[in-house]
Amino acid sequence: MIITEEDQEEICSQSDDCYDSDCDESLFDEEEEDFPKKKRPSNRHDYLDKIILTLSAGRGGNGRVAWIRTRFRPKGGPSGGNGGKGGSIIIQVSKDLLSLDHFRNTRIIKADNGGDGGTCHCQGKKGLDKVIKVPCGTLVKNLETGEIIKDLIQDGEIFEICTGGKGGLGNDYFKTPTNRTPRNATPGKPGDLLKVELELKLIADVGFVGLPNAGKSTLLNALTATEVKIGDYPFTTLKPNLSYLQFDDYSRIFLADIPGIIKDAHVGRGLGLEFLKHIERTKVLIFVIDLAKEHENDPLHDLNLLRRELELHNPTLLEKPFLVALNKADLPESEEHLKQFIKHYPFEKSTFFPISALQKQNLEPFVKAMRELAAAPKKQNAMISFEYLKTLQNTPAD
Ligand SMILES: Nc1nc2c(ncn2[C@@H]2O[C@H](COP(=O)(O)OP(=O)(O)OP(=O)(O)O)[C@@H](O)[C@H]2O)c(=O)[nH]1
Ligand SMILES: [Mg+2]
Repeated sequence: MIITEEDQEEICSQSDDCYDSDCDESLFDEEEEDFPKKKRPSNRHDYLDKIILTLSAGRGGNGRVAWIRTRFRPKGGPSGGNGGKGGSIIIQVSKDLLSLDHFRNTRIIKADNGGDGGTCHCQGKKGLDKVIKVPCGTLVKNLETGEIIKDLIQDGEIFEICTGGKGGLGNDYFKTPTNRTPRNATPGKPGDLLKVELELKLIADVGFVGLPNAGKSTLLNALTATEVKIGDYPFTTLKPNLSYLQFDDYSRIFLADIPGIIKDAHVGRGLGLEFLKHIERTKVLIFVIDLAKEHENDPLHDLNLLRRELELHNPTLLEKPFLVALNKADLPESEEHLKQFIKHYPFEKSTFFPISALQKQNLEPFVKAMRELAAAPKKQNAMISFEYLKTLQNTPAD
């Protein structure tokens, strides 16, 4: 870019939007206009596990054209500094977050632009990076291509998703033995602009799966120090709960309680489908069954239904090691149901545990088995007998 003598002054005094014609900025302005400051309705009780964000790294500052003229150096030569680098957008994983709720009112995240180069060879200021925090288990997808950019799992992990633009070069940079008075400078480069989808898939060692009212939350409360809401009606739990069970040696296993699953959850009935993704990453599944519930001629009804829904959502879920917690064993009607269940249960007998989450009965052997499986997730206790698979497929619809 060749700059005339008259242009010099102008360029020196230009602010950082002088090369902005193409421009990221206008995009944001438009957004602002479309959504003026009026209040948008919010539903703060929803659990946010998916969000679309536009990320824009800062532009590099412009290079400067300047000259040194001092008392004893009337022709001191070029002294325009380079522009500073634009700020980047950095994602940081934090175990302290459990949802994407903090992005509820955010659509655009923008890092600072770099400063323009100064006189006397001064480099422009670097734009500040923008650090955004996400919970462990956040999947970052490029919205346009659908490509998975990064799966953020480890606490403390840091990932630069949008890099700030490089600063432009000042005229000092172009000084050569044959060109002592370069009059050109270059503009800063725009930073990366990306539209991403953040999707949270909770990371827990153990996931509780059960029909509504089976006692999943009661079991979570009984095993951990949490106080999740429980109630004698379906869908008491409306969002996943995550907690941990700590042992004497200070080791922990993380437990996830998800809302109840009903028949046809895989096609969106109830709340199931929305939350099934949160058990996709668990090492172990716990099927929580209400043992006191009556099912004529089919003691395995609930277990079959749950397994079928999981299979239809994602067949690999059935390859996970599992245990069956036969809850509400304290109720008198459970006794007969347990006998029937044992008779028909197609898996290893050591994989089910009659318990009472409410009375905290028989939890010890169950926790021991759960801990073992969580420590050795590849253990094959999920082998399905062929006959069982057939019964599963032939289970009549409700
Ligand atoms: N008698 C008895 N009742 C229990 C037991 N476990 C849970 N309950 C009761 O069953 C009801 C449902 O318990 P929740 O823990 O809310 O069940 P949930 O599976 O979390 O239900 P959703 O969140 O609606 O899916 C509550 O009234 C509990 O008190 C148990 O071991 N014995
Ligand atoms: Mg619950």
